[in-house]
Amino acid sequence: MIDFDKQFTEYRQAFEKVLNEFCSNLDCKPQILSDSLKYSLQLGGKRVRPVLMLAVGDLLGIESGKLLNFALALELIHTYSLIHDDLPEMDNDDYRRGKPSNHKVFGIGNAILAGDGLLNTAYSILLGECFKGDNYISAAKYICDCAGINGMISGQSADLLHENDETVDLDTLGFIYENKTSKLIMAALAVPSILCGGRYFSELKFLGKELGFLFQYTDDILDVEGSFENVGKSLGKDSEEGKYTSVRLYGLDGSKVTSDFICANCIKILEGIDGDTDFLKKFAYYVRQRTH
Ligand code: GRG
Repeated sequence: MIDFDKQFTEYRQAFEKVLNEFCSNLDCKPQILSDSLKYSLQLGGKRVRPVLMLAVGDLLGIESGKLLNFALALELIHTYSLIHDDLPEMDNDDYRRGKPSNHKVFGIGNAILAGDGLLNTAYSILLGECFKGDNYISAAKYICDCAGINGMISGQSADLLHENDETVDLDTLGFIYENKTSKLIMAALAVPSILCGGRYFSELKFLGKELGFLFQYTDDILDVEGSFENVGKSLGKDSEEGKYTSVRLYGLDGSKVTSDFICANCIKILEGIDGDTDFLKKFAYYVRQRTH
């Protein structure tokens, strides 16, 4: 039986080593650019996507050395999306992970540039991986597609479009959550599969979709009953702004029951995969029960 916390910490530390090295080598001119990139990269994220990638690597027998640059690129993309999401013209959040958002510290212009810089650097890292072979090219392209105009960007675009829309239905909400939240998690799970020729690709993609929904549903629940100390960002904003969320659709209890159902679905998908899926099963329960 795996010790979930210990294993999570091991994966996270393996990733943090690469991230810290990346941060120490940042030497941009003007220095404020390096400072704002480092600020958001080292603000204390959970590193969920890198951890998932390394866990699936273990499951499929792909060594971490082959994955860490992909994990780094994905975390840079995730960090850029949070910086831009916090901007006043997007989700307008002054806090992230309990600290002032990037634009509150460095100003809006610098925050836009920090996001742009992280995205560009992620693509440079991914292009560097492409010299290693065809599977690496496919894996890099998969990340780009998940982050792009038929992935996370389209989810964010639909989110903006329907911000004050009373008529949003379940399909639209599903579209927003699948693209805005699930796509980067799908990328994390799919990369190790692509590197070994597509083993369990459909199952892992489906698992990523479901885990993304679980993340998003628990985020909606925490917006109602979480605490700033735990969650580290402004809460109650969804209802204040009349935002259409899973809680608005199903009610708080209904949203919890649906989260349980999604969690059970994650376990079912994992039961169809050979090998030691204990960590990934526990990961699904961790997301369901998360308080931050
Ligand atoms: C601005 C292009 C653009 C996209 C924004 C921010 C975003 C896309 C999506 C996240 C939507 C969201 C609030 C999802 C809820 C759960 C979730 C995945 C939160 C953020 O990710 P974590 O929990 O963050 O991995 P940390 O801080 O741990 O890195």
